Amino acid sequence: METIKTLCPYCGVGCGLEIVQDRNQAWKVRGDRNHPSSHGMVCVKGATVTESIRSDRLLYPMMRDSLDQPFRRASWDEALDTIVDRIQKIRNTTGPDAICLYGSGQCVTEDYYIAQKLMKGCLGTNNFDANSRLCMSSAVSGYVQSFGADGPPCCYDDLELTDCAFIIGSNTAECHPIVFNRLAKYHKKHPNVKMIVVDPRRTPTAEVADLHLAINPGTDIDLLNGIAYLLLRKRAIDPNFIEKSTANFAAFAEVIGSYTPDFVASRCGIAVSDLETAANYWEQSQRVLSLWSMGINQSSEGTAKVRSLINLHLMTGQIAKPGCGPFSLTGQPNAMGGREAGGLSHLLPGYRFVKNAEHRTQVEQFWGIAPGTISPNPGRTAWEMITGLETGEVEMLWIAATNPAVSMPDLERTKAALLRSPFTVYQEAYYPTETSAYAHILLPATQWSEKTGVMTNSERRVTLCSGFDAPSGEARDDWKIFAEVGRRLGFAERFAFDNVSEVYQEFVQLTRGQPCDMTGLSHEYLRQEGPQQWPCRENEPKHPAKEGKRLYADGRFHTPDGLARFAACHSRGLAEPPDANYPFVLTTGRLYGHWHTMTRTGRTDKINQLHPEPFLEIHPRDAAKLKIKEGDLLEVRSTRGKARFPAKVTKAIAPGTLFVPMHWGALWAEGAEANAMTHAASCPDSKQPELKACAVQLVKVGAQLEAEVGELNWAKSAVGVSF
Ligand SMILES: Nc1nc2c(c(=O)[nH]1)N[C@H]1C(S)=C(S)[C@@H](COP(=O)(O)OP(=O)(O)OC[C@H]3O[C@@H](n4cnc5c(=O)[nH]c(N)nc54)[C@H](O)[C@@H]3O)O[C@H]1N2
Ligand SMILES: Nc1nc2c(c(=O)[nH]1)N[C@H]1C(S)=C(S)[C@@H](COP(=O)(O)OP(=O)(O)OC[C@H]3O[C@@H](n4cnc5c(=O)[nH]c(N)nc54)[C@H](O)[C@@H]3O)O[C@H]1N2
Ligand code: SF4
Ligand SMILES: [Mo]
Repeated sequence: METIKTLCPYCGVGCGLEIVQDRNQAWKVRGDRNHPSSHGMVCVKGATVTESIRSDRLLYPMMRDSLDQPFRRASWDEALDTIVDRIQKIRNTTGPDAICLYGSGQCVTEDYYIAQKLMKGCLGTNNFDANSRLCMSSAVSGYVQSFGADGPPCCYDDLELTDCAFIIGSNTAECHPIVFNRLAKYHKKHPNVKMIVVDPRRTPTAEVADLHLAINPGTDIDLLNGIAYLLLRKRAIDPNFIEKSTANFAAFAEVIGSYTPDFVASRCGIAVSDLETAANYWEQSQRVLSLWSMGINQSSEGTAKVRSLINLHLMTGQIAKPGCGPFSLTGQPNAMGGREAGGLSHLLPGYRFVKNAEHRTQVEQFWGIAPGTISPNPGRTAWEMITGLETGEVEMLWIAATNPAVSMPDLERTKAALLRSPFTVYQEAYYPTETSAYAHILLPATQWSEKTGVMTNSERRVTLCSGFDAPSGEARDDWKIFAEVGRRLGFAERFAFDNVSEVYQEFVQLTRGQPCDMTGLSHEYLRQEGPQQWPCRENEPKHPAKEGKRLYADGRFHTPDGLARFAACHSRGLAEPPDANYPFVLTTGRLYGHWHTMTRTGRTDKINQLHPEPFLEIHPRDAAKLKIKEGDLLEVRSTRGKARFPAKVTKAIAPGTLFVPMHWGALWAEGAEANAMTHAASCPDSKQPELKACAVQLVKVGAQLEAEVGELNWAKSAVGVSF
């Protein structure tokens, strides 16, 4: 058999994979040495991905009238007709805004494009959002506000060209391992190159750093403004760049004036000397590369955090040159593609906005639909879909490629809302997942290995992911399911695609002249020429694949006047600070081997051996106070919910802060859901919830408590519902 070239379907690093079949017909994975992003490297997730792709698959459509009934097998026709009938009824009574579609950064670009065309271009509601709302939306709004457009300006080559890596709110070593490999190798070889890690935990990333700033959760803006204060005092700024390429510096300078070293050090819980060292590293470096992820984005002031970080690059002119710039590490394999294709409820394809009348007209004309078809109102965000179920305003929820019964904040509230949903369609590759329990109709989707499509990684590199396996059972590609519903609703001419490459062809035309111009790309081109970074305009000379592309090299940004904007942001801190009753800050995150809600990695032996069970990290000082020792079972409680974990006593976590992994939902452990405790307070600009911090109390599970909670049914998700 020939070697198949594809992309790893896990994280946003986007490593190239080669798939071959061994003598026993089993799929084997190896890194693609020619992939410019990963140079042949893979981590444990990529290396084991084929092990779980055939286990526990959802093989055919299933239906039931109510959630307390068991599912029965259905034909595709019956399932699709039921969905179409329901959509028509809701459109003709309450109207299309009662219909919601919740998608995922794990879809290919073509899936995204067709889903949002169905909702925004046919039904006339913008209620199409994705789990990227919980993930990247603060990065999107930060880039848009500072630069006039989304899109990380850097490329991975910068990892090996920098003088100083400033890693903030990112456990790169575990979550973007191949990016970290590239950086760590370079750092080790070049003693002058510095690495700063800002994270309340001493993660494996922080272990390698020259300077670890274990700040109090939620104090990033204090720190960033504090560094800016010192840089300004040292005159370590680039007045020429500020003058020619930016606006609003004066307002920014005024705000940072109050972030004196003593004030910042005490807010952040770090030493003044460490703050000064960080500022010195910035000052001494010609090229600082900032890498950030969820410690910044998942915050009630996520956009302001992103913009405060970008401020540092603007004031020092460290942007759009080799080795420097503000680089958001995308979480999911195709969250970037989702952003390009209009995959959030305020976006339209080609980095356009629902609120912009000109953008709506451009898309309506391209689709050949009546003016005014696209609603001018941003649709519901992921969380607003949940609250819409609570109020009864949402009458149909269609979920695809995400597992909200584990990953949404305030999980008890989420589950109660899902239980009230009059009609939930769940389009999934596996069965069961925690969310299957809340579905009226299950639609089997093909997944990576069975479907072909395009994904964009963190460095804006577009890779064609070729399918190489037959669909499992009756599973269909996501885009085909959306298109078929569109056809049955009477929009046949808008979904007249014979194959997935035609879908891509249509989509790239909508990027013409936009910041993410991909008109030079097609499936055929990507197959022949390999992965490409955008912008990639039609008829443009081919960029050498080995050379990374950067944005804004000419010092002009996508704002109307071409100037980047400084933000003048004060720190507001956590939405739910600890208090006397709930004295700890709980933070949540990821482990190296597991992927999110474990649909694949929970079914992979090697990874389960690596991380057999959930745990709670607590500092030895806090443990001593509460007489907790390693392995003790602890109950964590917020005002919303609770969960139990064995204690892991470690200095890796700051005193007063606790950490639990986000991975274990109700199917994989009893009562160990991180989101039982979290809240949904979100950033006013990006609407991204603060999944990184909530106030909790801690109780050691003793004889009395055991009796009290023993009566509770921990598999709460199964109450009143049937898998
Ligand atoms: N192994 C693995 N890799 C993954 C994933 C996975 O599930 N497993 N998922 C992918 C996805 S979708 C995403 S979004 C990324 C996430 O990648 P990361 O953001 O790197 O991962 P997290 O563990 O969620 O959070 C990162 C760090 O933020 C820190 N943090 C918490 N609060 C604060 C704060 O207030 N300030 C600062 N500066 N830091 C804080 C936490 O201690 C944690 O170490 O990973 C991607 N890669
Ligand atoms: N407490 C806490 N909660 C968090 C986070 C956190 O840090 N802390 N992080 C948030 C972030 S950043 C993210 S990205 C989310 C992730 O949360 P989810 O999106 O809920 O997590 P996954 O387990 O990746 O779910 C993806 C689902 O899609 C299915 N699937 C895979 N491929 C396909 C396909 O091609 N088609 C279809 N139809 N289905 C497919 C998989 O089987 C799986 O069930 O969690 C968020 N929740
Ligand atoms: S680093 Fe990310 S993309 Fe690369 S192999 Fe690991 S999980 Fe896959
Ligand atoms: Mo994510």
